[in-house]
Amino acid sequence: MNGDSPLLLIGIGTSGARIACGVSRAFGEGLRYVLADTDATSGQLGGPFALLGGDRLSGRGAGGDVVAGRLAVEDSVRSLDEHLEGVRLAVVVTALGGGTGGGGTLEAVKHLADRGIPSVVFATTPFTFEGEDRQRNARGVMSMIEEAANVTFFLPLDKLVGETDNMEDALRRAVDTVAGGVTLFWRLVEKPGYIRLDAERLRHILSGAGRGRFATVTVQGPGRAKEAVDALLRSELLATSSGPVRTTLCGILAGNDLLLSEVGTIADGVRNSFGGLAFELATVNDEATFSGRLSVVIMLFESAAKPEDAGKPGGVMSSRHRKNRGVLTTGPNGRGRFKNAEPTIWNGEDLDIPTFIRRNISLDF
Ligand SMILES: Nc1nc2c(ncn2[C@@H]2O[C@H](COP(=O)(O)OP(=O)(O)OP(=O)(O)O)[C@@H](O)[C@H]2O)c(=O)[nH]1
Ligand SMILES: [Mg+2]
Repeated sequence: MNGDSPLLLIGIGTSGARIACGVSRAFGEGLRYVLADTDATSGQLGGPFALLGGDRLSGRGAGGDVVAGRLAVEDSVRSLDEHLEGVRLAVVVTALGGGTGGGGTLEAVKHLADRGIPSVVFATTPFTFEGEDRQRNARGVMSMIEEAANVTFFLPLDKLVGETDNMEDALRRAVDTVAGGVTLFWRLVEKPGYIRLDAERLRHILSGAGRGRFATVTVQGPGRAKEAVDALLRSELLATSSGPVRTTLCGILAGNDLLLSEVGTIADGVRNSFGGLAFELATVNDEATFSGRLSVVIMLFESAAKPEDAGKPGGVMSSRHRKNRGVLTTGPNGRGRFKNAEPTIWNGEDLDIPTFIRRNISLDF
């Protein structure tokens, strides 16, 4: 493991920890990561582990209770601190639907912001077949996580898998997709490429980018560059948009056989298909991993970057700025003058969360 890396992967909750382990396996040596869960059994997955929840949960997990997960992580979030030395950008992976991933991710991300560490969150949302309770759990926290984090990618599990997939395939695909995105972040920062994004530039772009869309594709054989663009165009994960794309990040990861003409085909194809006022291209050359294959990772952001937010304690985009994107968000009762206040819990509901969010009423502007 690379303890000096400025980039830290944090897997929160039981599934988040499993995803982080999958990422660690995909990368091999060099990944700096920590698994953080209220369930002590996640410590057996291997790798650095931070037990959250302290006395409140005693290592038993949050039992699907978002409020319990949130309070428990809020109490114990400092146990992450020993893993944060020198971290410049945190990539958080989690699965919404349970108590720790759902409630605890918000508190962890707020803590990172308070420490001046921008965060990029990859959060899966539950399969429809998991039922309304888990869907509601997830919906209740999405806007708050989005508000607290610098960049958020929500990955609906339903969209990550085809209808014919069995459960095992579905979960493996979810893990692979998240691993692909983190691969791009990691290699952009740590691996040499023909066209490189500087680590600080990456941090600034991501610091204020807001909600993003994210997809990966891997292709091989003749015509692979065009095939990659066509596959991205078909991607359901890139399909839903709430406004014009402001920034596009396009990463091409390949071996020594990557042709300049292929870079051109992919860059032009992505730019023409998805737009973006700002277009960032990065290519990573890794013969050992990608020989004969080519992977493309796309990130689309609809809000303007606010580089001045990067690294400031609490330096996340305000509700006022986020309204520009047509989405009303609310401070996760951890901002402003209520910053250090205990959440107001009544009958298991967090009353600091506005009623329309607790009742899942959507407002259209
Ligand atoms: N990617 C992935 N997602 C999973 C897996 N198992 C469950 N999920 C999803 O993860 C969501 C959260 O479940 P858990 O990870 O068990 O919950 P948790 O965050 O540990 O919360 P508590 O157990 O309540 O403390 C579920 O609703 C599923 O959508 C898995 O193996 N991989
Ligand atoms: Mg759990």
